Amino acid sequence: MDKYFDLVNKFDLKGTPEGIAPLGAGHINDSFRVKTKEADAPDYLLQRINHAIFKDVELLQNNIQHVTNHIRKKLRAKGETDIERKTLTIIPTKSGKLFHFDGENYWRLYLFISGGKGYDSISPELANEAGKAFGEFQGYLADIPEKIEETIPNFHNMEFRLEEFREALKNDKAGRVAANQGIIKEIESRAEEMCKANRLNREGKLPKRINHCDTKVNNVLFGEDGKILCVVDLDTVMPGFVLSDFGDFIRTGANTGDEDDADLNKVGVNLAIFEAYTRGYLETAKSFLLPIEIENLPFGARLLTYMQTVRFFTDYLNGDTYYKIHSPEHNLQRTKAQLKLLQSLELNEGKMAAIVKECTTGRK
Ligand code: GN1
Ligand code: MG
Repeated sequence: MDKYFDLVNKFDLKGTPEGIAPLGAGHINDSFRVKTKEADAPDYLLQRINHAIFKDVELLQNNIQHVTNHIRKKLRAKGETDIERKTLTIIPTKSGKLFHFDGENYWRLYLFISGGKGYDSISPELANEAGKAFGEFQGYLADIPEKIEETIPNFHNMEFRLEEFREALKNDKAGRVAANQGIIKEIESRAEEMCKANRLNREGKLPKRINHCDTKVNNVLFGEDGKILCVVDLDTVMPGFVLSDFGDFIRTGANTGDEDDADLNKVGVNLAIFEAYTRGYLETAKSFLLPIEIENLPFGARLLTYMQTVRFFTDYLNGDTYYKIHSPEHNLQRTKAQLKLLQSLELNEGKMAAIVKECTTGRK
């Protein structure tokens, strides 16, 4: 652990670090909670940034700094108190940089948000709060003056994800193509429809806005009272379609099974969660959304589920180089579970459209 103490001491923190312990189970970065000795010194969150994925760490940290500074301004303007718990705060290094490079890895330090609770399981109440949180988040960032860049180029670009998929098919690096023709057909048969958002954008009908791009329920911290504290995990904040943020929440939150459920019978859309999230989201976002964005929200749920199917499967075909896997066929299991969710969303498209309409107009 000495290594971690040395690292933490590169940053301009208050107090004396006395304990460092791993935290959470993200697929991408590694996180540690740093406890300080003094009662009046805050705790910190140390993260090793996965720079195989976030290749431009400087750009990444600048984005997060712009985003959190802007949100902080909005919170102050609203007269909010306790602002350190309502948005992330980057702690710079002693030399004033937003990250530390140790010759091999990139590290950053945040203030630890005390008393914040993350949930891995969901209820309609939490979904409703999360919907409000992500809608509000998009609203705060609607007028950010700095240019927010793509921290992962083409991250939620469906056309690009399909190109990667077709490249993986061609290369067949892990020799897995022949055995998975059924999945390949499922993907190809939907490919054209799933590029609809790209087309609408080229036609000038669907705008890009600043999105969170990882809208899982566990990326919202809740206070003791069950109300939102703040939105965390800001690595992927970048311009995109609001369908991304809406869709990814439904994909991750409104699934009756797990993202990688081995039992496909458990996987399907949970309409109560869909409704609660939609209601919360539209409450805070309706004022700035265009009709075409609202209309396409159910499509967004399908789009992000399809995109994740393609991404997991592409990684499987490439021999599992992107997502951490916990068993040899994990990415295939994930692919099948996402495909099952997609089929359930397709079956429920009409019901979802009715819910969106009711939440927008108050009429059935
Ligand atoms: C990754 O790290 P985590 O679990 O929040 C991924 C998301 C995927 C998700 C699938 C940078 O997110 O895009 O939807 O796994 N993040 C990145 O579980 O690729
Ligand atoms: Mg994440």
